[in-house]
Amino acid sequence: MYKEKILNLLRSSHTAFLSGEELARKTGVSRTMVWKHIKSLERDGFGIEAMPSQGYRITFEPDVLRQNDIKQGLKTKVVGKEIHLFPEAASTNTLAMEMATQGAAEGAVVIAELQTSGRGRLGRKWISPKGNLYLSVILRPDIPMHKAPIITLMGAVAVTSAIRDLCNVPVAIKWPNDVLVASRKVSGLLTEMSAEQDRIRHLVLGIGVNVNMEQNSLPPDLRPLVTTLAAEAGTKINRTELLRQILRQLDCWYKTFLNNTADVLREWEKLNMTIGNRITVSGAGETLEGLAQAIDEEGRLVIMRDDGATRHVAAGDVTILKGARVM
Ligand code: BT5
Repeated sequence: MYKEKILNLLRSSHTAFLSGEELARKTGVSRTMVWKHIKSLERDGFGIEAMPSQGYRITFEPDVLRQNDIKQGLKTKVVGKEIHLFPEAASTNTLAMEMATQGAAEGAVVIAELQTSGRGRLGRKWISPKGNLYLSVILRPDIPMHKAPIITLMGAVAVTSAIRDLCNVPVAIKWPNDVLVASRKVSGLLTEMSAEQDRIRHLVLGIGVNVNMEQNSLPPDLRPLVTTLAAEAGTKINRTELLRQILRQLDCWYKTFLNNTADVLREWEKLNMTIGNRITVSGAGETLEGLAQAIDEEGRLVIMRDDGATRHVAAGDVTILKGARVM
C-alpha cells in the first residue's frame, strides 16, 4: 500500500524530483522505508533516478500489469470487482474454471502476463508470449443453456468496442470468436461452461488479445494470419488502459446481455464483417458454402446455400471467400 502511494506521488510529480523527506511525510512512513519501497519498485522494473539533495523521479515505466493500476478508475459493477493477476499461468481459463468451482464471485477476472498452455477451441493452441493480454472472466448468468453461445458474441462486442475506443484501427468481428484487423486475427475468445442438466453452474469467458508482442514470437506459418494492435496502429499500446477498457465494456455488455440478448446481437451485427459475405464454414465433419445471411436469436450463423435453402450453424470455422466488405 505504501509502495503504491510512493509510486503515485512519483508519477504525479512527472519529471520533477521528490525528496525522500517529502515522500516520507506524505506517506507517513520513515525515510528508510521510502528507500526500501524505491528499491522494490526498481526490482519491479521501474527506472528511478536518485539525486543527492534533490530526491527521486521516475525515468522509465515498465510494460507490466499491476493490480492497482488496473483498478484505478475502473468503476465496474460486476466484471473486475475481483482481480487475480499472475506473472505466468498454464491457461487463465483453466485457473478461472478451478476458481469458479471453488466458489469465486461472479465477475472475478484471472489475468496472466504469459501462458504456457494457452488454449483455443477444439484443443488448439493459443500462442501466449509476454506483451499481450490474456484474461478469463467468471460469469454465473441465470439463463437457459441455449443462450450461452451468445456470451462469446457478447465478449467479441466488448473487445471490439474497447479496441475501437482506444486504437485507431479498422477492427471487426468474424463469427463466432475472432476479432480481426485487416483480415488478420488480433483477438480470440474461448467460452467454457460447467453445467448440470439444463442449468449453468458457471461460465468462463477467455480472451486473448495480441497487443505488443513481437511478430517473431509466432510460428512462421501463423505470421501471415495474425497481427497485433501495435503493428496495426504503428505505436506501442498501453496494455493497462486497454485491459481496463475491455473490463468496462464487458461490464456494460454483460448487463445488457442479462436484460435483453437481442440488444447484444444487434450490436454484434454492427461490428461484424461476416454477414453479407460469401463464406465457407467448416465444423462437425462437413464444410458448407453459401452466403452468410444473418445470426439467429441463439447466435447461430444463418447460411443461405446456392439452392436457396438456409442452414443455422452453431459452431465452426469461417473463411470469407470474396466480396469482403471493407470496414
Ligand atoms: C480461439 O480459438 O481463438 C480462442 C483463443 C482464446 C485464448 C484465450 S487467452 C485467455 C484464455 N486462456 C486460454 O487458455 N485461452 C483463452 P480458435 O478459434 O480455436 O483459434 C485457435 C487458432 O488461432 C490456432 O489454431 C492458431 O491458428 C491461431 N492462433 C494461435 N495463437 C494465436 C495468437 N496469439 N493470435 C492469433 N491467432 C492465434
